[in-house]
Amino acid sequence: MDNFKRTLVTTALPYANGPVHIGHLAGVYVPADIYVRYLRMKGEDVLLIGGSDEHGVPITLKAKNEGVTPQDIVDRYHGIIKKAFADFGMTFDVYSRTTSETHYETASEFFKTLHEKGEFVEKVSDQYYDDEAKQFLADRYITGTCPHCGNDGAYGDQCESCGTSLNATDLKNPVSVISGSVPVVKKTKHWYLPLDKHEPFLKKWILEDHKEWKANVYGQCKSWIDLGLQPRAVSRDLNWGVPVPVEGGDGKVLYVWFDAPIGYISATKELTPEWEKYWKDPETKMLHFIGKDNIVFHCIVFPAMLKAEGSYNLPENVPANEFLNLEGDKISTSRNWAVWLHEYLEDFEDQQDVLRYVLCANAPETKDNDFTWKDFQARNNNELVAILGNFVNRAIVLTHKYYGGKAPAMGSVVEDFDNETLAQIDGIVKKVEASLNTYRFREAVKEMMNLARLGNKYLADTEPWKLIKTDEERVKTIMYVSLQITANLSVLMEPFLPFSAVKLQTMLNLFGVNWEDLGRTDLIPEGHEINKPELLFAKIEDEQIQKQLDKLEATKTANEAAAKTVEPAKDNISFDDFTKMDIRVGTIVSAEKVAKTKKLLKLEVDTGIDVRTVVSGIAEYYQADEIVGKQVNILVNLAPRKIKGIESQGMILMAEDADGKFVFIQPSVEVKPGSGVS
Ligand code: B3M
Ligand code: ZN
Repeated sequence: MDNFKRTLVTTALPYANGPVHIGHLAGVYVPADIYVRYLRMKGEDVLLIGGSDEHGVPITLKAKNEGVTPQDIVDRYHGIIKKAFADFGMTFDVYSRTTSETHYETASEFFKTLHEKGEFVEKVSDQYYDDEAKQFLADRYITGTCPHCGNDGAYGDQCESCGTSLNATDLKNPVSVISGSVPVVKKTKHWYLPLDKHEPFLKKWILEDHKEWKANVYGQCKSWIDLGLQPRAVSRDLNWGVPVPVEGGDGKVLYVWFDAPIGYISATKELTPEWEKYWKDPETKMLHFIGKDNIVFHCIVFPAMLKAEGSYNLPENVPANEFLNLEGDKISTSRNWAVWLHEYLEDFEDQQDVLRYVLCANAPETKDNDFTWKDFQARNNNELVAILGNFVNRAIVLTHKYYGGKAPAMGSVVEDFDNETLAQIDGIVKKVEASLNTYRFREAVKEMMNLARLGNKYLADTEPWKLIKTDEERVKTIMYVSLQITANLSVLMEPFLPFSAVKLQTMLNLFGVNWEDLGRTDLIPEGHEINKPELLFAKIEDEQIQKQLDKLEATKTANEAAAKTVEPAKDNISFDDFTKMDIRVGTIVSAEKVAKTKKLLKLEVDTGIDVRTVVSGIAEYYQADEIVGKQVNILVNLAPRKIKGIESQGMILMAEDADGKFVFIQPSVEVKPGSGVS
């Protein structure tokens, strides 16, 4: 390890406004857990810090929509998230939450320190205010049109369409999310962190001293710095959050992005009285594992806060990932377009490692990536089952078959190929280490699998099942070599596939092997008894995948239906108004397209009173020849009007279906033309 004595790994605190999904795992938690397990296996001093982010407008908005308190929301989701992480084997040393008492104290103290040191700028500015709800409209309480890309669902803090970070007052046509009214402007005082003041420091610290950061991280920082850093408000006019602890702070709370990263500190405090060693001793290496939307906060804002405070370390690296999409579409909590971790486990019981593997092998490390169920199935069946599982199974089964489960000694017949194969183990271990040390997890997991590939190929090339009849001494050597590869694999795979590693170690009856033992070719000595084989991975069938695809298809359909908003009721009318409308059932007797139009059909309708002409805009939905003979509802006393030169004497009543298509409203049984509708 470099010049550091210990490592502090933090993972982005997920908002407790919904459960966690594969995007969270792939972007942050799988790589962080792999890294920390690796360091622990090497015997290093390391902490993995996590927790739920329980403040911010997404949470208060959800509470309002459900008619419950924000505390109810965060209690519910903190529990669900914490359990999902535990179920997937995330080895947090502490998983805390930002509504904890320690966090309130820690965040308040931090703010007070900066305030006393004169590190804030106080400013009165114009902010949007909802006069009906009597509330300032921070961040996601306001929507409008993005000034950059024209998206009309942009939020007061960010446009999700083009990714730009916004101030609410930048939005065009702003609307309050609470009441739907147009907000007014009102003056209010806030505390700002003058990032402009820290710009020269940040510029040197990132752009010169940390050129080794991942290109996506470095690039984002550079473009922020090149644009010129601006002071950022770190307080809000809201009633959910850590109260602003200084004079004039009544009714105001800390901005969620001010308190949330301090949550890492609070969680460490809750874990150990020695927390300062991890945060302030320069011999501690601090790493933030995050997703790309959090880069600016972890590379610029939080470091500026820590620097301004003065006694803390800054991160040594911020290995941020890009986004994972799902079947070609952006993962979205509100559209339910996700694979939720708790739901995955209902359908793939005990198959956590499969998902961990696929998400790591296909991690969005350098660019956005797509998760597809077909790829998931292929990686399980063709890699985990066919390579790793198959090799291990053959090695253990044959040891039982030939030697009753007692490991043989290296035989007296040894070929170069056997020694060369054994010698390759150490090289693979070194490559896994080099990849992990530089946060290249895709590469690391691929190298780990190369050890299984090595074993698989070795057995296929040497074919001990054939040789056993003619050359028992050589078969001893082959099985000895195979068992050493299996033993190394059971340890090397542990950071990536922790559940299966334990299973394999149990089968091999091999415990207490450390990372530094990797590469050894005597891990399973002569006479060592191994247990009966069990399958490590099971084939995933097409039906299981189809079930998942059907589920997503159903989500898509439901979203499309929900996207059609229902209009509010019109103003009341009197009974007299209603009886003025003369609606009858009529039968269509003929229909033809109106020339030179796309949408119009000319219908002759038997209304019982007469046969009359009606021009109707339904040609997109019905073919002329398929509707003759159909019964429809028709308003017969609508004043006639000319459409494309044809006098239309009435209106056919239609309803809109889920796809936005208009359909006839028909009587449930055939009735006499002219029957009144009332
Ligand atoms: N809760 C945002 C997110 O989940 C935020 C991360 C906080 S890390 C201190 O994307
Ligand atoms: Zn935009």
